[in-house]
Amino acid sequence: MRNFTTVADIGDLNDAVKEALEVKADRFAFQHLGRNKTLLMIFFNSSLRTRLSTQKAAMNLGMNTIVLDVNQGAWKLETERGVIMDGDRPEHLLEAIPVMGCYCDVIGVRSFARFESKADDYNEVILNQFIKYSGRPVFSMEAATRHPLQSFADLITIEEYKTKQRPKVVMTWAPHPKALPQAVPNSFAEWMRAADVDFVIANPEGYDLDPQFVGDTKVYHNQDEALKGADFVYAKNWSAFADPNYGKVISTDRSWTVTADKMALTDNAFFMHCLPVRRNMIVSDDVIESPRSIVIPEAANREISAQVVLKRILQSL
Ligand code: AN0
Ligand code: CP
Repeated sequence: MRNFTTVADIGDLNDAVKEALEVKADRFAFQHLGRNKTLLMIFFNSSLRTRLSTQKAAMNLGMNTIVLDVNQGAWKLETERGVIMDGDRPEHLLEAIPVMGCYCDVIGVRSFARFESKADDYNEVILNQFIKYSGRPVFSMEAATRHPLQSFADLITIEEYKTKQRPKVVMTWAPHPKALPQAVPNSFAEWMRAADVDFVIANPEGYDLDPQFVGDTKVYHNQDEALKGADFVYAKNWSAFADPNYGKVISTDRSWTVTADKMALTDNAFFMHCLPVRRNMIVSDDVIESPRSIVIPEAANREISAQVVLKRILQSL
């Protein structure tokens, strides 16, 4: 595997989960693979889990790691070609990317949707420039439209906790005060559609995701209906996708907060969230603290998903 940006890059999901469980059982077995290899992690946005878990995964594989927060200490980057650079951005991405490529063997990039142009976001303009100009394998640490390391960790977690061959997985929108990207829900939908689960989505009207990610998944605008019989409840906020509200908050309806009453509608479901989560907006304290909440093991599996991806990239160098 050279680049990792979507579910398609990982190939067969059963093989990927099997490999993940092997890595998890013996995470230092491939230390030789990363010897004298350097991972460069580029962050255009904040991170707790991705930063720590990916670095840990790289260390498990014997790699060296360099982390760069582009907005703290590096030159401010112009990203638009053709701009007369007489403003406050001294360096262009078109030089910065190949320069970064000189100092490493693999590059991870975090670059969220900017909500300035839907076309730029959905064409993954930043991530694709790294793929095109770095000369290195590139993996997404959450880009504009997808967060595949998260979705892979989510899938591993569901495989570990499921008690039915084909569990019902409900992804529900929940309220949040600020506009968040669609990357996590897009990506989760993409992975769940490829996995052997009964997947449905619940969101208020006006919050339907891009049809290319929804596919033929059933979308409920009534959360209670969707939650009936759920084995996993995957909560997430996202901003509106449809024009003219792209990237906007159009509702903070707290009747969509995942509370104990909501969880009572399910088949004793596990609660999942990628984190960070705003308590008592997305989910009540009692639900996230309950024994059915698996948000911490879910976060722990980020190390495993990152390690499988890095391992496969290293094996292809
Ligand atoms: C980001 C998002 O919703 O995409 C990162 C989640 C992993 N969340 C926030 O910015 C709060
Ligand atoms: N879930 C996730 O990607 O968390 P961070 O934004 O903290 O990396």
